[in-house]
Amino acid sequence: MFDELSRKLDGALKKLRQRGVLTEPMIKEGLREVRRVLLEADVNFQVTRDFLARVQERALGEAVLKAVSPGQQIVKIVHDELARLLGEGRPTLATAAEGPTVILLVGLQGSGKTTSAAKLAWRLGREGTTPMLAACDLQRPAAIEQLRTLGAQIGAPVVAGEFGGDPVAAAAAAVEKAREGGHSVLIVDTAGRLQIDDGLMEELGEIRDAVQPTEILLVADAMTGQEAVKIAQGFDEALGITGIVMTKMDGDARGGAALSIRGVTGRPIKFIGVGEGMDDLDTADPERLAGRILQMGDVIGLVERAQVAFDQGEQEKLQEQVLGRGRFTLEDFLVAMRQVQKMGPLDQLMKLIPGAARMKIPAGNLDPKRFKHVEAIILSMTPLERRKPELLDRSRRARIAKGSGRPVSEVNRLMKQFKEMQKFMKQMKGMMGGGGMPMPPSPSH
Ligand SMILES: Nc1nc2c(ncn2[C@@H]2O[C@H](COP(=O)(O)OP(=O)(O)O)[C@@H](O)[C@H]2O)c(=O)[nH]1
Ligand SMILES: [Mg+2]
Repeated sequence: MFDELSRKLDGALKKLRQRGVLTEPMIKEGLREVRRVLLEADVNFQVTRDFLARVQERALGEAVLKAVSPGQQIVKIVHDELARLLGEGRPTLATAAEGPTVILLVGLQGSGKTTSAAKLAWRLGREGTTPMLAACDLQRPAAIEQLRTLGAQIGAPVVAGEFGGDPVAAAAAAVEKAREGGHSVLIVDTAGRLQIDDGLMEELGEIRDAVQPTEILLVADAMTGQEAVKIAQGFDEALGITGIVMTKMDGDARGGAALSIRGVTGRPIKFIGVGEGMDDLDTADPERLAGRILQMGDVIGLVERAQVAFDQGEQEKLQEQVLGRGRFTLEDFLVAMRQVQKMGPLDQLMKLIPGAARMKIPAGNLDPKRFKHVEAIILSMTPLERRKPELLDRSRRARIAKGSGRPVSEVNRLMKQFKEMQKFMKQMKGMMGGGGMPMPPSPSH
């Protein structure tokens, strides 16, 4: 799913991600690449244009987070906007206030209605409801048989009309059966045609009026690309759909349909079909889908955590102090260390922070326990000692070791490391001319 789109977007964003500094022309150039990729993936032109306008506005307007590179921040913006294209929040199914919740499935022939009806019953069944299935595609005996077989497979009762009978009457009868049987959900499978025609819409309109559905879900085949978007528009105009089940997302669909359909119709994708099996129906969670498209979960997670954890004010104050004073003290070290810890698993973070890779820190050194030890050692120092570590002679170190419950050797090692860190900070200062967040050293043992 989304494989090609994913790969190409990654390529388009790579350049942006790798740069330390981004200028407006660079951002625009990078986004032009993104535009080409989206259009190639068959995303609707208008949807692409609006999407990029939003990304660009945010990319140029947002305060730059100092904990991450600007390119990483743009990746996050692209991710957020992709999620927004797909919908707002996790989609849910409406439930009827009274009587059975009726879910009407409509769509063209072969789009996956019958399969999706059974998958949906299977999913809702596992969530604790007792769905009933209604076979209202009475044009082909095989269609009724198909639903019966699937129903038996998942243990859901199936009511069916007579082959060649009236689907509207069959649907209305099914609602009665569901009510009598105490089924809280009724899923109605309908007939499709090879293309949209008035006869089909009329029949579906009558079924809709007879069953008063809580949800009308269009089942659309993702493999048909932009055609799926047109189909959705057609069904929406005729019937007023409430959402979309996008099937065959496991195929090599270019993904454009999934990304365009909500932008064009305003209707959310509620489920996606990812195979022929009964378990192959996923909730179309926009965040997760965007994550699958932009397979950069690590970058996105980092930016999120940086946004949450980094107190911009505190960070700036720290930086000013360090750089203004031209000195990096153990107090600064402690503040920086705590901020970084708030961001989450350190080994992950270190990999992502520009420049941190150069520090070549063994993974074991990023154990949170060790940070706690370092913290304990620093907290056992007097404020004066923290500001003037050169005061720490042998007897003071012994006192600190006792106070923190750590061996003297650990105190010594920390001090050695801290000296290295001070050196590193001096280099950083020269390199960055005052920008950038100082990274604390790893508290290696
Ligand atoms: N790979 C894949 N095949 C699917 C999916 N959904 C449906 N199918 C297959 O598509 C074909 C048509 O499905 P069906 O439910 O009979 O479509 P209907 O005519 O709309 O009822 C069947 O062979 C299904 O197994 C899906 O999400 N992925
Ligand atoms: Mg069918």
